[in-house]
Amino acid sequence: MFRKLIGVYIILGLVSVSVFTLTINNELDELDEDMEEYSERKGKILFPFVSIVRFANTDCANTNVMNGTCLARRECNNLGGTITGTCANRRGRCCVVSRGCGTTTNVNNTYFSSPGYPAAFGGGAACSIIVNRCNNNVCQLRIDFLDMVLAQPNGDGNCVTDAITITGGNTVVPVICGDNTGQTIYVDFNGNAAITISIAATPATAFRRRWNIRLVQLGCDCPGIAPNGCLQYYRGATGTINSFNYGGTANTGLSASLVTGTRQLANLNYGICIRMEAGFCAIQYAQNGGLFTFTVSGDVEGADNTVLGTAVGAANDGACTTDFVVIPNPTVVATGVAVGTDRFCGLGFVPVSSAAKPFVLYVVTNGDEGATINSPPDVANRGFSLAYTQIAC
Ligand SMILES: [Ca+2]
Ligand SMILES: [Ca+2]
Repeated sequence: MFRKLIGVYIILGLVSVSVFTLTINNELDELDEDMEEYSERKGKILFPFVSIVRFANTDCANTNVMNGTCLARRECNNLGGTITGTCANRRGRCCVVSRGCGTTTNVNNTYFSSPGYPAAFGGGAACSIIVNRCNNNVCQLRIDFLDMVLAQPNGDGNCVTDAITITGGNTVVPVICGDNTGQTIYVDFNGNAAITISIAATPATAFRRRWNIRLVQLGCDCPGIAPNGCLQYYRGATGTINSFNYGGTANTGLSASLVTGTRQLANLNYGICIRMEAGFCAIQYAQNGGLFTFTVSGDVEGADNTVLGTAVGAANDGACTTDFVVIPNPTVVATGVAVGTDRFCGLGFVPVSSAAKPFVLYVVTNGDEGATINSPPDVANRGFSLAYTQIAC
């Protein structure tokens, strides 16, 4: 009798195992991938033992430029993502989540691209994405402008045709436009509030604009997080820092003073932080090669090659009242003599070093390129392209 009862339990148990297996197979279609490993020991354990195989939702690369997040297939489907391969020893799926205008996301590594990307976008109503934190441990949003080509500002550097506006975070983000491919900015979340990225693209101005932005959510303890308030953050012993919309060609628009306009953006006031790498104690800045790599204030068209990009064109201190960069307590690299001021502007930049910590470079521009009481208008400024090199202790 007792043996019969055991037999009945075993049969019932096996039936429930097969029904359960069928259910899982039907619902998940991948028992061996997302949820796997049930075991039964006949006569000893009568119920299936099911364990969920976990894996970290880490970044995963794939064949194109877009990084994904390692997720279960069903999770990726629920998010409307695209599976581009496997990860976590084939247990997970590399899932790329892409969003367009008028959407919301709380997924790490979401890509936000222009309509029809990578084809050019003619323009239309403002295109926005709302970014919510994926969990309470996220403190910062890293915005990678993988591809960002918008219309140039007007001749005074104001983004009147196209503009990227970022609101809702705890970091003040200037309005930017023009060419910003390769730039990265960091925006602190303000508690649980969403960050909204809105891109205005005025269709009345014919322009072949396009963008593809990666939105990376950084945990509060993530080593890649930028110090609070740093709009940009560089790591590595050497690197290149370009101002927003820095580029090789001049702006074709005229400024309000009816002279050749500027690529340099107006109304900037932000800090660029550079992580002090282990074993380094100071930092040196120099302008990159080329005549126009430091054209922050003054008349580019009126200056010749003996002025542009040279010490003759360089200006500092009281000469810098409208547009300038700030480097704290600098020393002239060539002489080792203290500069005695922290403001730099003009049409050239003499290499300086600074041992002030943390390593921060500030960028300030005023609202236009027009004439002031004391100076003629700025003409055809492009901003700056500076190389930094950390100096070993
Ligand atoms: Ca200027
Ligand atoms: Ca200005």
